[in-house]
Parts: sequence; structure tokens; C-alpha cells
Amino acid sequence: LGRFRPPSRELPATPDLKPHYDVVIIGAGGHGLAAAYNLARYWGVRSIAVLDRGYIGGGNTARNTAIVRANYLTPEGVGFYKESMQLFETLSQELDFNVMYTRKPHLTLAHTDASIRTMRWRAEVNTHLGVRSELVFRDEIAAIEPRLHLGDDVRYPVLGALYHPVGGTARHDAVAWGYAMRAAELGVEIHQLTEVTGLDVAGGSVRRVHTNRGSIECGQVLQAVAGASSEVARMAGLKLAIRTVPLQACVSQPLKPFLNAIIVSGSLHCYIWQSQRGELVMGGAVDPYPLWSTRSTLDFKEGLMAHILELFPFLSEVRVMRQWAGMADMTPDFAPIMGKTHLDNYYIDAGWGTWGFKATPVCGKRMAECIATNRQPDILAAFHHDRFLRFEQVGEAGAASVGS
Ligand code: PYC
Repeated sequence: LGRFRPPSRELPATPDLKPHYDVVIIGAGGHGLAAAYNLARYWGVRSIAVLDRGYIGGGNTARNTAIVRANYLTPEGVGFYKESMQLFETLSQELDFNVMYTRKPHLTLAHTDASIRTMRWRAEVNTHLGVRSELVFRDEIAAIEPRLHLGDDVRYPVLGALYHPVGGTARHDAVAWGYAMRAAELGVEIHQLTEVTGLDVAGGSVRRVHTNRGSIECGQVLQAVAGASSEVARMAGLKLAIRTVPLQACVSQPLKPFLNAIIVSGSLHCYIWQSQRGELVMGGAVDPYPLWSTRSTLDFKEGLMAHILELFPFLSEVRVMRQWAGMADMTPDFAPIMGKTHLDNYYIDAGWGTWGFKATPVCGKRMAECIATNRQPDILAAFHHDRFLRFEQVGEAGAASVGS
């Protein structure tokens, strides 16, 4: 019957920890699992343990709002997210698992002359690097999104927008599950409920990883723990330029399809798109204070809805159905921290603020390359964690979608 057996939809049960793994990955979110899959599939590494204090995709992978785009501001950012978007286009086939990747036009609204200037700048950089983006004005916006309020009778009328026709969304949980399934088939061990409690560092490398289920010897170690990056890096003696703050979001009750695009307004601090189930997925800026908690607040919901209703006044009677928060590891330049560290065998995938989900496939591919070759891939050069010491920040604030 072998050849008629469908691909597995069940993950193997968590096995006992072995005394040694060639690669230990801390964090079974999308990024950690994608790196494990790529290492096993394309670099032939089979002795891999992925450890997570919770469950697969239960951290920020489950808490983002699933937007994929490449319309960044810096050449480093555009090139990086462009590769990720290309990988998303074929991810369901790659993993033989439906991640529901759907193209959607993406509009970043400009309400001031200053933001028109930034949108024009982004459009120029994007076009130069082969990413489709252009500056559009009210008539064109009305054609793309006819129900968006474009009148002058609001505090911040819409003047124009950056139009990115090739944005999209994917089912965030499915991305983690797909990578997990295929990695497990290649022999990767996924250890859920396995919390890293300490790292033994000696002679410039990490020797042992201690967990609540025992300790293990490791060849190389990757940390991919968005929301807990500073905590885990500290165990390896690394101090990161990261401030961790909650980022909240919510969805409405399902409505019949009416919204074509993903609409973002940096000035109003809000964004909205409509899911395949008809729910409106909405969010805003990060909470204005550091806090290690994923609780939801009424204050966030009230502030967000005031802005959403300026864009879509007819939604005033719609109910919010679910609300949640993730933990955003914000860097000063709104760019990630990736690649090699000062330790020989310790690698980092961090600084994912509010921009991590869309980078999942490129992070998996490039972190696997970094670990397998022990060399910083060119595409990650600008994201090295020592850039802050060298004053070589990437400066992605103008394109981070929801600000701080
Ligand atoms: O980067 O597109 C984005 C985004 C939307 C919500 C949070 N981040």
C-alpha cells in the first residue's frame, strides 16, 4: 500500500533526548522549524533537535497577522523580503502542505506630504530592485478599494498610497506545521515542553544545553525565540539591542467578502485585511510600554477602532470576535539581528519586532546556510548583531508598517 499512503498529517510523539545532537535549535516556531527543515533537506544534516518550552508554533507564529510583502525602504530589507516572498509563492508545493498563500494588493496610505515623500522613495527603491511598487493617488486607490473612505471630512484625509500589487497572506499555523511535518520526516526531532534553562559556554563556544528534561551536548546551536530573544541570548553571554513590547491584534465576526486589499496606515497606526473566512484582521502600533505579558486591553481596541472607522465608517456595528497579543522584540533600526555571533558555534535569528512572519522562509533557508557553512550569507551581512557597535544601522523604520 506504500505508494498510495498520503503524506503524514501527524507529528511523531516527542522522543527522549539523546546525549548529543549536531545541531540544537532553540524555538519550534516558524523560523526554527524552517531552519531545521532546510538543514535536513538541503544540507544533509540529520542529527537535529528542535526544543521549545511550549508547543509547535505557539509563540509569535500563532500571534501575528499573517501579512507577506517586500515593499521595504532599504536595499538590504527589500532584497531580503523579496527572496522570502518568492519562497512563499511555492511553499505549499515545497512542503506538500497547503499554507494558503494568497496574493493580495497591499496599500500603505499616505496622509501627509512627508509620508508621500517616503512612499515615493520606497517605490523607487522597490522598482530598482525588481519589486513591484508604485505611488498612486485617490482615483487609483478608489479603483483598487472602492469602499475605502477617501473624503476630506476626516482628521487625516488620504492623499495617496504606496501600491504593492504582489503582497499577500498565508495561514500562519500551517507554515509552522508544514515545516514541522517535513522536518520530522527527514529525522529532525521536535521536543515540545522542553525548556532551555542554561547554556555552558567555554573556550568561545557553547558546549552543553541544559533543559528541564536533561542536558545535551551540541555541535552547533541556533536560537530562534522571537519574544524571548534577550533572555536566551543572555544565557550565551550575548547582550542584544532589543526592547520587548506587546503587539496586539484582533479579528471581527465574519462578513461577506468586500475588502480586496491589505490596507495599512502608518499615520493612523492601523491596518486591516479580510481573511478567507470573512473575518477582518486588524492591528495597530505596539503597546507604549515594555511588558512581558500577552494580555489584551480595552484601550488598544478603542484606539484602533477609532482609526479603522475613519477608513471604513460603515463598520461601526461590526463586533470584535477575538483579541490577542504577541511579544515584539524591537530593534532600534527596525531590522532583524541574524547570523553568526562572537561564539564559534552559536547563531542567532532575532529582532523580529513586528516583521517576523513574512521572513519565515528566507530565514529558514539562510540560517541553514549560515550554520552549514559557518559563514554569514551575503543577504544577511547587514543584519549582523555587531552593527550597533559599528553604528551601521539598517534604518527600516519608514517601512515597518506599524510603528512604535
Ligand atoms: O510588517 O506588514 C507588516 C505588519 C503588519 C502587521 C504587523 N506587521
